[in-house]
Amino acid sequence: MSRRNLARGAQSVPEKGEVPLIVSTWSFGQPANDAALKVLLAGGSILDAVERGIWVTEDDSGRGSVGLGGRPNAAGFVQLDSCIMFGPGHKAGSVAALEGIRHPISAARRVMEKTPYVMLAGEGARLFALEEGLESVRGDNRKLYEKWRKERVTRRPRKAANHDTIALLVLGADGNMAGGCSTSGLAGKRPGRVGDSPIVGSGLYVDNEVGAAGATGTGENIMRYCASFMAVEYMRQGLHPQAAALEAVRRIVQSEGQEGLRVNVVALDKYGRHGAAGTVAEFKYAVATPGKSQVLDNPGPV
Ligand code: SD4
Repeated sequence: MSRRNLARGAQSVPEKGEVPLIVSTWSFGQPANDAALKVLLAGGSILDAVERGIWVTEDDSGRGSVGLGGRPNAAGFVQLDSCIMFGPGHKAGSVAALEGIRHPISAARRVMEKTPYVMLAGEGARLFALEEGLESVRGDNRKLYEKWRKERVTRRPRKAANHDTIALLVLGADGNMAGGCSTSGLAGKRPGRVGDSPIVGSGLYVDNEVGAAGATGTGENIMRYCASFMAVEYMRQGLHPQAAALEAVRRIVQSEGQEGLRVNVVALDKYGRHGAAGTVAEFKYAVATPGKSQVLDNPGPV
């Protein structure tokens, strides 16, 4: 998109779409969206919606890359990354390389709400989560670990199987926004490796005045560009979320090259418009309003 088009987009004020509205990454975002919507329709807050929605994915061991059912690191342990943002007051909380806690999104929320910090990592994060009474579960997943090791020796693991992250964005009926992100990150990662998902502005960004964005893919390619922040800033300049997501991914492609690049972004603005873009053709995103819950295709691989 040219600079002229960027400027032109900034002039019109779009009509508001249906709210509440929830947008999340991948088709497995749909049951998470539905759970989040249920919370909102029952009078729950947008933060409750983010948290409970993401619980669904964190509990679904079939996902393979979110929650304790996720793929273990090179030492055989699942290390989880998560963050949450609340538009009003521009608040954020996050946890990284967290082991043995069933719901990292809840730990991130507690960091935001109960500490003066934004981010806790590793054993400190785990101890904090335990202090907060969050449920702990054994963090190793021997079965998946052995399977992954075998796959690594015998053949290249399916690319898509290596990654999956839920980033879930909520626009409440009152116009406020919140978002969350949760992942076990790269399969077989070095212990202590932290991806984009718990990094504010990389895996997730929410600006209550503008919109929200979330990312999934190879964290190293996402975090060096602050992909979610970039998408929100494009929306601030007047771009539709679809164009904003596309521009953010394009910028990364321009400098990283297309070959093997896995970067996907979802975006939602305060008017209730949404969009997504990604380098992965099979990338999908899920959208839910009281009237409709659907899974949409990557509108056009970059
Ligand atoms: C990471 N971005 O840890 C995460 C993984 C991911 O789809 O999103 N996979 O790099």
